Parts: sequence; structure tokens; C-alpha cells
Amino acid sequence: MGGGVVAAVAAPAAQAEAAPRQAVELADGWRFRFGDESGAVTGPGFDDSGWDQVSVPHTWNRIGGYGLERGPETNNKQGIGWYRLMVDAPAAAAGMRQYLDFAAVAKIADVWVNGQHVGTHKGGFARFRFDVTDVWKPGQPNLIVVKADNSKPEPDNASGQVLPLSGDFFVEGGIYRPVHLLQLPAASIDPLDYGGPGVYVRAAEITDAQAVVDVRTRLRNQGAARDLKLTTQIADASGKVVAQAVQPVHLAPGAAEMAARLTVPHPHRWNGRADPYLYSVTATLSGDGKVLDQVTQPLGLRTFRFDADAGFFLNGRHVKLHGVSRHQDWLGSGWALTDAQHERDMELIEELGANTVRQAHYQHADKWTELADKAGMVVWAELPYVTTPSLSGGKGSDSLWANADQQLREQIRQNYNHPSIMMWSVGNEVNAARGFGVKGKLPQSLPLLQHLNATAKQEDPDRPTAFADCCEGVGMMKTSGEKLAGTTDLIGYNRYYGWYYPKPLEVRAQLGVMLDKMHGAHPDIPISITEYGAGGAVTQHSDDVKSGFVNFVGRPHPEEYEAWLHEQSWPVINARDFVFASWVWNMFDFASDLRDEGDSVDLNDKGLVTADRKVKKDAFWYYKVAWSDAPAVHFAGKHYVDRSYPVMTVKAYANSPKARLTMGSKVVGEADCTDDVCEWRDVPLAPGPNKAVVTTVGGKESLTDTATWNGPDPQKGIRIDVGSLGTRDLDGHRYGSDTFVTGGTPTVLNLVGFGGRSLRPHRDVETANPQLFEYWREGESFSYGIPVPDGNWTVTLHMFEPDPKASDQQALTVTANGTPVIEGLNVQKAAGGPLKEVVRSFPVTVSGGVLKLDFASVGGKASLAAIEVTK
Ligand code: GCB
Repeated sequence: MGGGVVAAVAAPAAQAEAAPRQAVELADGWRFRFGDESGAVTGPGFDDSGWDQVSVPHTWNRIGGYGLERGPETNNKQGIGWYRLMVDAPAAAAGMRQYLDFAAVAKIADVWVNGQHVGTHKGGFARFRFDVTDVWKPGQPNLIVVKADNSKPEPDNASGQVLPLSGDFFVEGGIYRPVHLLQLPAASIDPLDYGGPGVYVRAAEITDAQAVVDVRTRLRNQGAARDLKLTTQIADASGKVVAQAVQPVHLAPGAAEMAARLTVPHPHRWNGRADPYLYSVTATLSGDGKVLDQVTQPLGLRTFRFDADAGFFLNGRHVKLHGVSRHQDWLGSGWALTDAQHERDMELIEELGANTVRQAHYQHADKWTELADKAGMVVWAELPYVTTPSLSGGKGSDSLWANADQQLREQIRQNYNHPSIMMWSVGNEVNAARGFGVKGKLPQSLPLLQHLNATAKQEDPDRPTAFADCCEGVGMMKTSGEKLAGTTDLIGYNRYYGWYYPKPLEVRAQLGVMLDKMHGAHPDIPISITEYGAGGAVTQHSDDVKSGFVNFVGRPHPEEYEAWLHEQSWPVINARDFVFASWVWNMFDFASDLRDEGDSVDLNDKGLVTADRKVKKDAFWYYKVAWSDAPAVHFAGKHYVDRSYPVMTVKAYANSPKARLTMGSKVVGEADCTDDVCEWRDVPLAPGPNKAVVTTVGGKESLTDTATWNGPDPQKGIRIDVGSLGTRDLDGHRYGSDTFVTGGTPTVLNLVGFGGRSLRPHRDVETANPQLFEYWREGESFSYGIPVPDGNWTVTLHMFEPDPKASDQQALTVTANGTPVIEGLNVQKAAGGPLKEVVRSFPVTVSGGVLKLDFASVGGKASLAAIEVTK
């Protein structure tokens, strides 16, 4: 019988008589091996003693890491993983049925019991159950074997016909949610209804006087016809029964559906975060005075509607929905999360002040949605129809359509009773004309989107449908434009102004113009922002987010830029009632092996919190203050402790009219807090620690926050990595990010795309310090005003000519505090060709605390890569 451990499961009470459903968790004692195995692996004779011992939930994947190296624990293998478990099955009374219940296996599962194949499930996110009674041996050891397949989707493999086909997230493999052995009498509430609970609750009417609640209960009888009784009860939050229906049931063999209508007097509403009050509904099937089966489901009594002009209304009251998207992975655990990890995620989202969550881009764990019910979050649930209906062009194969349909029905039935869910999204960015990796003719996403919309309506006529629209046809992604608008009831727009789009500094205007345009184009469709955001690395910093080049899928990704982008975006969204909701992309950094950016590998770093849930980024604090009803204040920039320059811009988030800044014992002054942001420019920093205190002024109460920033010793030199958004440490020196500048354009030498792929032929500058030349500033004229202590200094400029076609007439003039220090320099000639460094040094005397450098070029642009001001 192989070398497997026999899992001792806690046997339910003696099964002399049929008893209500028993669920035994099968967590421990599994054996696991990654790789394709021969047929023998499914049978009892196979020796698995050499396999790994694991417990379930489990995934073999480990994706993502901070620091620029992939960690040794990384495992991004996609393929087939095998699990084997010997279970000492509890004895059972005659007539009991046995089911295996998998809360999710990614992405395709095949299951054998005692060597017999009992079923296949395609889709990595939904619960599925198999009736294994015929092959199960109660009271004896039973062998369960599971083959989990997360092969990379290809047009000609099974995975290529199962959603998702592509996307910016890693599809992990394994039995990553719990497994149970379910034991039920032959006559029971139906466990085989697309993995759903079998009990479906819908409020037909809610007024202050009463709620009329319809409950459908599906029954299954695998024995002889019986006369039974179905009792349906609604209990309030304290457990008191407030409504009840009792129905006789003549249950013939097969399946049946019962309907009951119950009335709850003076209903207590489920009222979002303010009061997420929950009733429960219990359906009990009994016969001969004994309970046969019982299922309890949550019930939240609420009304909601979406208005194209006025936004979202919950129980008749307008609520601006503002929140985050959430992916289900944690650094180190991947998708195999514990309940405590789900709870931690919800706690952080509650702390942020969100009132809505988008479940990106697939069905999330039941536990998680239950937490959303309890927290009062409004949930956008989503099908993993992401980016494309096909890997080889066209509208997608019949098997893909069947799978999409199945996954949607599973998702809706399994989540039907969660009051938090208020929209079914049937697609994300499927209007991107080319999904990642699509070969052949262009995909057509509309037919499948229409089909799924109809399926959602059939499954749940009450909740609106939605989809998330991609990109506006700008930049990297060509789209099929607005052709999908109107297919679903609601639209979400994924828009990354300030990030993937040209002219990042115009994020405010671009977002506002787009929203107004879309509202005008679709005056009858409620619209939302389903995604916006920027990468943010908590170890990468900027002195001035407006002066460096934004390298959206490269490095650096300064934390400060991400925060700034959100500061620009939220007021634009908040000012428009017609935007019923917005979701930050994303609450947490998450695994994506397309990515190699910021200070991480295989992570999308647009989270407000790191993937290990340890660090809250500045953007988190911004929203925590902006979304707080209570007075709140927090300094930005706390992770950028060792500062690059002897002055800094101090920023705090506060929801008071003003705030006061003190540095050490000196009051710097009061600043207005506009849109929750208070800023003090050019605040001097003494070398060493500077203790800062911010105090709110004019709010309901006076609050403070503190921070300590270490000022540099200017006598050791002041250095600028010109053109760069981030600071750089090189040869023991700190180069601050580009700042103190007006004019010119920050530019990048080598632009990378997803996964670090070069978007242009790679170029190198001939220099001892190529890193300094990754970014530069170019222009016919630009000026720096650098804060430098009075005295005599040496200025060193690092320049080059990037353009091989630059004119030999080009001539650069530089003045320092008005005095010419370089005159008529042709950089290319001086260097002996393009892409070669030219260094020029000159002495300056500074008085008045500022070194002014003016660059003017005729016959071509000046290109400056770095400035050093040294003693
Ligand atoms: C999107 C996608 C999402 C990506 C995100 C990004 O539009 O819907 O899956 O992760 O952009 O970060 O680029």
C-alpha cells in the first residue's frame, strides 16, 4: 500500500444512524511531487515514500522577492504536481454518501480514489465536489490522488482552453485551498450544484416595515422516494429566529428545488461599513423526526443601485465607493493562505478606510468574501476572462467558451448569498487587441463577453454585470476601443495616467478629461475607475518626483512617485459623483513573472503595502488620511531617512485645513493642507538627525506625527544624478535624484518593457560610471539653482552626446552664478564621437547659499548626466 502516511482524521461521532452532514478536513499527511508521473501513481501499489510531506492548503510555487535577486526559494515552475493521501475513513451508516470537497485546485484537477478516476475540474478558483461513494471504503484506509496542472496556457494544451489564458499575475499550481471529506445522507441538500451551497437566498422586497425573502433550496435524493420536511429559518445576528417556513417534501429520486417565502419584520439593514448587519438563513431537511442535512448561509438585507449621473446608493443613501483591488498571493505563501492571512488582509484594507474591494481577477476564497460581508465592503467580483478569448486568434474555441461559462456559473452560485458582492465582472481588459503572447489573427473578445453577460443575467438577474476596459488604445496596448461599452450594465476603466501614458506630469488633467469624456459618451452607463496606480518601492526614493524620467516597467520606482500619483488622482475621482467607484491598483504588491521592476523581481509593485504585508507605503498613508472621517495626520517620506541634499521638501498628509512643521527646536511654519496634502519646500536639514514634528491646525482636534531625517554633510559634496527620478549610491557617494532644475527634459538611454526586455537597441556610454548615464537631461537651455553653503567649490559636469547625427556646429555654453565657465563646447567633438563621456570641472565661489548653473546650447541640445559639487 505504498509508503504514504495514513492520515488520522478526526472521525465524526459513531454513525449508527444517518446524521447531518459531516465535514472532515483533510489537511495533513499528503505526499507531493512535482513532475509528470506514470499511470501507476494513481493506484494503491505506488511507493510515494520518497515524496515530500506536505499539508494542504499547498502550492509548489514561490514567486517574487525584494532586493534585485531572485531568492533561492523561488519556484516559478508551471506544469503538473501530484498529491497522494491515505485517509483512515470514518465508518458510516448504510446509505451515507461520501463526497470530496475541494475549495480550489489550480488550475486543472484530476482526482482518483482507490485507483479509480472520479473526476476532472477545470478552473483554478472555484469549489468543486465529486461523489466518491461508489469507490469509497468507510472504516478503511482510502487513497486519494490529485493531479494538479498549472501548465502555461498554449493553444494546443488543456490549460489553453481554461481561463485565464493570460494576465499580469502568476497562476500558481496546487491544492491551495482546503479539502474536506463530506458525508451526507442519500437524501440531502444538493452538494453537486456547481459547488454551490444548494440554498439560495434573495430579498424580493425590503421596506422599513418588512423584508420579503425568497429561499430556493435544491435537494438531491440518491435513495428511494421519501416523505420529508424542509424547514427554512431566518435568524438575526443574535441567533434568534425571526422568520420560519416549514414545508412537506415528497422527494423522489433525483434532484428537486423547493421555494419558500419568508417575511422579516422591521429588517435591520446590512449597511456597508457603517453597520454590516448579518442575518443567517438555515435550511434543514428532516425525515422521521431526525435531521438529515442542514446548511446555513449569510443574509444581508440591503438595497443598492447604480446611477449613471449620481453614483452608487446603498439603502437609498449615496455612498462614494473608494477602495482597492486585491490579488490573493502573499510573499512566501503564494496562494496557499491561512485564514489568519485572509483576516490580516481585510484588517489592512479596513485600516486604509476603503469601503469597496475589487476581487482581481478571479473568484476569491469563500473565507475572504465572508470577511468582506462582515466588514461591510462592497465587492466587485470577477471572472478570470482576462485580456484575450484566445491564444491563437479569433473568438475562442468551443471548449474555452464552455469553460468560461462553467467558471461563471460556479462563481455566481457559490457566492450568490454574499451580501457584499454587488457586481459580477465578466471580463478584464479583453478589449486589448492583442493579449500577451497571442499568435495568429487578432482575437475578438466581444462575442464571449456578450455570452458571459447573458449567463450572468440568467444566474442572477438582480446584480448588475460589469467589465474593466483597457488603456484607451494609448502606448503599448492597442485596443478595440469602445466596442465593448454597453455590453455589460457597468463599466470600469483601467487607466494609468502618470504611469504608462505619455506626459506623466499631466495625470490630473488627463484623468479628468477622460472621465468627463466617457461619461459624456455613455450618459446612461454608470462608470468607475477599476484600476489606477504606479509602482512604488520602499527602498527607492526621490527628492523631486517632477524632475526625473518615469520608467514605468524599469527602475527606479521611488515610493514618493507612487504617492504623488495617487495624490493627483484621487481628488479628480472624488470630485465626480458620476464615478460610482474607484479601486486603487493594488492593495498589495503581487506575484507576476512578467515583471522585473522597482526593487523587486517577479512582483508587480503597485501595492499600497508590500507583498509580505510588512511595509505600508506612503500612498497607503495618503489614502488612510484622505478617506478618514476622523482627524488624521501622517508624514510622507519616512522610509527615506538618509537624505541626499541639505534641504528637503517636507510633506505630510492631514485632513485639517493647515498644519505646522517644527524641525528640531525651530518652527518652520504653517502650510495649507490642500486635498489632504501639506507641503513645506526648501526646508534646511542640518547634518545628522533632524527631528520633525507636524501638528494639525484648524481641525477638530490637534494631532501630531513625528519623523527623523538625516541630513548629509555638504562638505562631503553634493551630487545630482541628472534626469533620474531616484537617488543612486555609487562609489561611496550619494547622488540625489534630479531636482533644483527648470527647463529641459529628463530622458532615458535604454527603455525596457515587461520582463526587462529592451524596447530599443541597447546603448552604452563609454565611461567609468555607466549607471550615471542611464538617465540624463537634454534641452536647448535649462538651469539649476543648487543649495550649496557659501565658500569655494569645484563643480564637475558629466556630459555626452546621445545622438550620432548631432551637428558638429552644436555648441554649449555654461555659466556659474552668471560667469561663463564653459564656452562653445561641442561635446561630440570633444569626446571623439557619440555616447562617450565628456567631463568638465571648474572652480566656483558661492555666496548667498545658491549655486546657479545655466546651460545653453545652440545648433543642438545639451545633454547632462550628472553634476558634482565638491570641496
Ligand atoms: C492592468 C491589468 C492588471 C495589471 C495592471 C498593471 O490593466 O488589468 O492585471 O496588473 O494593469 O499593473 O499594469
